[in-house]
Amino acid sequence: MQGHFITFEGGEGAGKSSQILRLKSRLEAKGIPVVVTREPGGSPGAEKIRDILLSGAARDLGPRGEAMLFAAARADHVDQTIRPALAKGSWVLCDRFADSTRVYQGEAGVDDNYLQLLETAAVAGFWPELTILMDVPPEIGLKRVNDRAKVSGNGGPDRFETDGLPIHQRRRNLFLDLARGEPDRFVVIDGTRDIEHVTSDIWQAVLEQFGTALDAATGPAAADEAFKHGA
Ligand code: Z5A
Repeated sequence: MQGHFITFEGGEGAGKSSQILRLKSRLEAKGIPVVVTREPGGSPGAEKIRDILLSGAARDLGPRGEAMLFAAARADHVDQTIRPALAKGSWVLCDRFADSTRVYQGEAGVDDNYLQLLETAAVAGFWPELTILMDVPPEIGLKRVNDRAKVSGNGGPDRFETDGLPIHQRRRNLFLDLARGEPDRFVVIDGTRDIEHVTSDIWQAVLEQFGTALDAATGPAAADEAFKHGA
């Protein structure tokens, strides 16, 4: 059995993590092995780099230095986690990937040639087959993140959440530009809809991209019926 690689992108609070877990359940209900992972992070070495980046400890390196750390983390993540999982036949659902560097570090002023060099070094042409862009106005995404923090009582905002609204708006536009530039890889999902509708929109996108592979997994009707009944 062959694995497949799907990434989720978008701004803070767009709903990526929530939807990844829902897609995982749905695929597993079809008997498909799933590995959920994230960036920065996703391998022991890359998780250490994540702590440095999100704490703001690398801020003094400037956007170019931070971009190098994201690339170093990604190279390790691809080698240690993603490629081995795909080789075993798992579907890999990844919360952010190289598009986030294009957007976040691109918006911060790192020039395209430099980002391109890092991208080549980190992923060497290894790209997801499908990228789900969860599109949400930043006012909504940030409110969700703030509300979640109040409920959980977990810490303050991270290094990238503290940026001002205009920066978040530019990131949103950059993500949408990337999606327009690669319509075969990206599907843009309206993340403002209620959670069930978003889940259903994503499932449609997955069916369109991987219908045959999904049918081969267990047979379509039986597994979908089982999922509806909470199996
Ligand atoms: N970064 C970078 O600069 N360069 C890079 O190359 C990479 C990353 C890879 C990682 O953050 C940071 O690193 C990120 C970019 C930068 N910037 N920030 N911050 P992270 O991994 O810690 O966080 P995140 O990726 O932004 O995730 P998030 O803030 O947790 O958002 P999310 O995963 O998209 O959302 P969620 O956790 O699924 O949902 C958030 C809340 O909204 C939660 O309470 C849900 O219950 C609720 N929610 C979800 N969907 C809905 C709907 N449809 N309606 C209502 N409420 C909803």
